[in-house]
Amino acid sequence: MQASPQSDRLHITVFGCKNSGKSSLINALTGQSTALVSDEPGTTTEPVYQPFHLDRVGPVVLVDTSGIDDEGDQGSFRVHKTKQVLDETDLGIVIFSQENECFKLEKEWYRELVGRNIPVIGVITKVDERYVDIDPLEMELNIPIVKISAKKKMNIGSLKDAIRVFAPVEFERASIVGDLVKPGDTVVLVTPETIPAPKYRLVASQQQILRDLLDHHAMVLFVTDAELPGLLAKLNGRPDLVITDSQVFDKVNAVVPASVPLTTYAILMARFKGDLERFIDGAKAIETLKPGDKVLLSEACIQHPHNGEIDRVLVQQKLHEAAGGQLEITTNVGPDFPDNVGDYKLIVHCGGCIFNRKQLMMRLLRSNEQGVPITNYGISFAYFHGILPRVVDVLQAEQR
Ligand SMILES: Nc1nc2c(ncn2[C@@H]2O[C@H](COP(=O)(O)OP(=O)(O)OP(=O)(O)O)[C@@H](O)[C@H]2O)c(=O)[nH]1
Ligand SMILES: [Mg+2]
Repeated sequence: MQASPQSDRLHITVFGCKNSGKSSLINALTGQSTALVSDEPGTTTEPVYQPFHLDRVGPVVLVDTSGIDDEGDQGSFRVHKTKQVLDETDLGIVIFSQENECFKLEKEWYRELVGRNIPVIGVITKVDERYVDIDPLEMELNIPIVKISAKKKMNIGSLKDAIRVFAPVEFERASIVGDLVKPGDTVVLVTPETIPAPKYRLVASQQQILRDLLDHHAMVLFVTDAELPGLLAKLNGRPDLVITDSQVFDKVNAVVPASVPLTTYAILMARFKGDLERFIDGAKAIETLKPGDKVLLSEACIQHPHNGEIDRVLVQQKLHEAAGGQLEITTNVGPDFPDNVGDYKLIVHCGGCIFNRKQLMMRLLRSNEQGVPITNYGISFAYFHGILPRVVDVLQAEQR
């Protein structure tokens, strides 16, 4: 099976009260019994991600969650974890048990999903042991309701059909570089001499871009910045595209002829996952910063696998320099993102390689609603080096 990185898969999350049959529903969809099921309420205690290939939809991740009615200190922590999953959900399945207290919560979560423009499918499960008329609920909520029995495998096909129909269309996005290369194009990839990844590995974005280039039948040459001049001298003709790590941009920029399109991994990933135009606009806000202004650095990884620390320190230093004095910089790490970002003059986000597009877009949405410019590390580095116009030119040329 072709493995898609988890972050690129459509995220389908199942929400519902304890014991409502969430884990059983996931097992019924996958035809496996990987999700833990028991008649003890509170079996699933944290989000569980199950990659799966759904026919005619493609690679998805089914996300199992703990009960939305969980209580106590532990319980409210678990509900908080489930709330975080909302940020990465592309399609929500809400189980309507319609039982007393639960029904209120089920409707609350349904409303939260709708409010975030996330398509929702309502499910009534355990219909092998009870009869439920779905018409009133469908009328009240105005969403598709599917009746299933996970235990007896009833109507699972209808649930899959509903997922196919309601899966967000924008999810079928273009590839990372497919619009930039033609079959047979020569593409040079450049990485710093000290490769910022564990031995025998590549950085996630480099690996994804390399694979995408091969899928589009480009001819790829991969070198460190030290070998680049030698490679260019050997090449019979000019490359059609050069993609480099932002950290060695200056060196690369100096040896790649101006007529050759040149861009960075970070810029390509920002275009793929986020909103390049907004990130570029955000970078322009750097020049308006004044000493004492509040800036939020937001990072996805709690533990930096590679060179994240270096990126953070560098970006802070450059921001202070740009402002001409000390800024008040706060760093926010992990899946939590502040609700209120209105006090910040600028948000600088990491590349977000472990986030899916939805998670990153939610942050863009929040900063946009509160009128705060947002950019990312890769794009601000390009800005600091004064090379932003060159590295985005190739992408904007494609759009013209
Ligand atoms: N009769 C019947 N029982 C079901 C069905 N689906 C789940 N159950 C039972 O309901 C109980 C809870 O199922 P789970 O799938 O563990 O429910 P859950 O929502 O994941 O529960 P927590 O993880 O504890 O929140 C188990 O005893 C299941 O066997 C169904 O379609 N029909
Ligand atoms: Mg469960």
